Amino acid sequence: MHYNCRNTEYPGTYGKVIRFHVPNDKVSWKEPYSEYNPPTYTSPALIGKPWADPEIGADGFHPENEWNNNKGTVNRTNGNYFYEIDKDGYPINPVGRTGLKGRGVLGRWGPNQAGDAIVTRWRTIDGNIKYSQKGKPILEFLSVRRADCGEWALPGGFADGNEPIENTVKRELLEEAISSDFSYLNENEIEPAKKMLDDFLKNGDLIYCGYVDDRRNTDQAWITTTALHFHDEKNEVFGVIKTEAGDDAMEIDWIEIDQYIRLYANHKHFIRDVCKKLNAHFV
Ligand code: RP5
Repeated sequence: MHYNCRNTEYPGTYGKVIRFHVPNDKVSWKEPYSEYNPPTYTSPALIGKPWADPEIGADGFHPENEWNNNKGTVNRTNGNYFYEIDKDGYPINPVGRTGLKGRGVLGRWGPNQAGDAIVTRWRTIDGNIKYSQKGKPILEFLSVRRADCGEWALPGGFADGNEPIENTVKRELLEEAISSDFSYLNENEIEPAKKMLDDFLKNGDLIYCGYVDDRRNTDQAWITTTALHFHDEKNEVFGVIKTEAGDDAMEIDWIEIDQYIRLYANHKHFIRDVCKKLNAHFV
């Protein structure tokens, strides 16, 4: 089920693009919805951009053999989840109706690959790990406040071309949440600190790979993310490395995790899975 990409105006269109109403019981394509007549919107900003697809049917654009695979120049997989193509050659949102056709502001038809970084450490009080009433240790995670909507989110962003998604995750985390100016360290501390950060970001654990309930999704284009987890068990990395909001993050913070956190898209689900993995407090 998706919620964020239904029954709202399309982001950034100042009320000019309103989605067709889709009640919960009509999200599934299997449910007949004869009245369904969504408008079409593709942002003019996409036209001619090298990172965006041309229109379906345009000369020289033949994605027919690329859907659901990563064999061409663009990764068109949706995690491990298959999506269908309609009779006119358009990919079909695998979760269901969104009330809008076209690509919106998304560059690719079908899946648009993104990566997210989940960086955690234990919440402490006076140097001791904080525990919940049920006796579970409490985590905190590095969160960014998005400049476009003001919501708190995981640091993340779109893949540049067909770059390996581990690189996307690392690049976005560094751009949005970590200071690139190491002058707060002594000269002889800088290289070891950079190496430590680099090593830390080498081995992210895969938490999720698939569809994101993002407010920019449409019936024909959506965001697919790979969320990787990095845990700083003894605060050895972030005890040294300074965090700092950058790029399209307005603010950053270490947010204490519990079931009430409110996050962009369905990022909260990834956080819940990290808590399960580390047997940490969530509910
Ligand atoms: C979300 O949008 C993804 O999970 C990722 O966090 C983000 C990518 O979009 P930008 O942050 O680059 O706008 O769906």
